[in-house]
Amino acid sequence: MAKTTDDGHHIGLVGLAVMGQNLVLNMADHGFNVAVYNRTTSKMDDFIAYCKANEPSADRVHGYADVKDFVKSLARPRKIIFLVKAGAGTDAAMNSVVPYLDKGDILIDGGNANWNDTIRREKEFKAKGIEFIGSGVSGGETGARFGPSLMPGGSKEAWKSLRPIWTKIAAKVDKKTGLELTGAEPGKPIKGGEPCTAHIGPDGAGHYVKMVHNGIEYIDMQLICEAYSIMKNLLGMKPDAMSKVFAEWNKGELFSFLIEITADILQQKDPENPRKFFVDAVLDTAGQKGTGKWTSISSLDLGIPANAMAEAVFARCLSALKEERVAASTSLKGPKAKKYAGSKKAAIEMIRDALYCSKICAYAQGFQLMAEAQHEYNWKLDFGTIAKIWRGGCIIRARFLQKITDAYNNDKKLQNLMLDPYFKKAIHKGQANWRKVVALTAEHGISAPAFSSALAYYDGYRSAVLPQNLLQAQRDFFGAHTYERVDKKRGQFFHIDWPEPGRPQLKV
Ligand code: 2AM
Repeated sequence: MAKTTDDGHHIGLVGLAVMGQNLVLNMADHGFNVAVYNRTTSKMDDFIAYCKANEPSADRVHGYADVKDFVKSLARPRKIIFLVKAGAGTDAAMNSVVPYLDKGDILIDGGNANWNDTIRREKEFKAKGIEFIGSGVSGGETGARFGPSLMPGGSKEAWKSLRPIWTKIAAKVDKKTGLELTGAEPGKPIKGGEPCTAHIGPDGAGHYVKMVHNGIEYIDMQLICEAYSIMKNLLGMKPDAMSKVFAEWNKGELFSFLIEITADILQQKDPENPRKFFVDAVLDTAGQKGTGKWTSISSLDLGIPANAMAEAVFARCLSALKEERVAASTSLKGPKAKKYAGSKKAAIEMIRDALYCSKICAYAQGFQLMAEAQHEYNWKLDFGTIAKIWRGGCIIRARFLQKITDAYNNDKKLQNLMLDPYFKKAIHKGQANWRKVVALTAEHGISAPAFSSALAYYDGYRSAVLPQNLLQAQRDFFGAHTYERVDKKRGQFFHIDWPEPGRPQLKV
């Protein structure tokens, strides 16, 4: 069996579902010898047989039916990647290799683990002398095969060992344009370019940042869906016409993977009825696996107003109430708004502006959340680098991310993305249209929670005075929760001895 180093294969991988298989092939294509192991041996055998029949780099993939043989086949310090079901599956798979490890070996969790689990595992393995890296892997199956965005968290030492492999297999972006280099094929990976990976920070930092990536992905998708819904319900546009609009938008500042696939999806005909559009055949109930929910829970825990991101999760929840909605549609009345009489072209431009402004707010929320999390968990996150490694490989890849990198490079202490001159200007330019779109959706009874909550965030964030003076007074009234005064230094708390409701007001 070919071994590339004196004492064993470069790396091992446990968990041969599609993501695992594709990551193995990506590593093999880059010249690494990879040992593979799967709990169900027949799946491993099938994979090896598939590689032999189809893959140019098959001779670099080595299957092991026995977990001890698998571990012992690896060069030291051993590096083992796990792509198994998050939660108990990950613990079980990791525990199965532990008896055969030596001090300094490195376990890498490439699944969508909750960052709290990653923090716990890192601590537990450290106590055993084993290094642990929790690495976000984004880009779906194609990303794993030809270049994902990789977000590793763990010790710097462990990262040093993993870095040569991670930088080779990650997606690459063009140094000048900041856009992803595409065109990789089996056996012919991309050469050159900047790799979409960097050390994110210790313990759970990588998985946290991957989670926020997914939270942003939720809102990015929801915003696109709202743009689609407004074109459909307000302007009466058909999918092929909307496809052209998205394709056009994709030529400008909205250029992104998600806009691109939306244009493709909207022109797709239904395989079961080729005279109709596919999108109209898909049931309007969204699934979710939990990373969007985790992002929102974390924002609530940390007190960060990531309302648009939460709206994206709730929008999926609302969509899942299909039967209830169908029933309510015949009993709950909406407005009797007249048909939209304005220019369709102008309306499309308005929707584009609403989408772009909302997107800026949503990303601002995601980055604010990470900024707070780093204090909570003692990380030092580099936001310019995070945006940089999201430019290629991952689902939210977009031209926009280069602008975020630029914003943080220009001002490392940038408090909120909306305050960066480029983004500020973009919002100032688009806000009139954004407001019109939100008003039109309200007037016509079209649900657009992400557009409107992003606008509420923008208006709230730029308000020197909010109505929470009244709220604090209410809290002081019923619960003696105290209040601060506008005319006193912060940190001094006051209380009024309120009368019972219905009794005369206090005399002061
Ligand atoms: P399997 O093929 O034996 O089911 C995705 O589900 C991957 O995670 C699969 O490779 C699966 O192995 C693996 N997996 C799930 N639970 C596991 C466990 N408890 N121990 C080891 N591997 C597990």
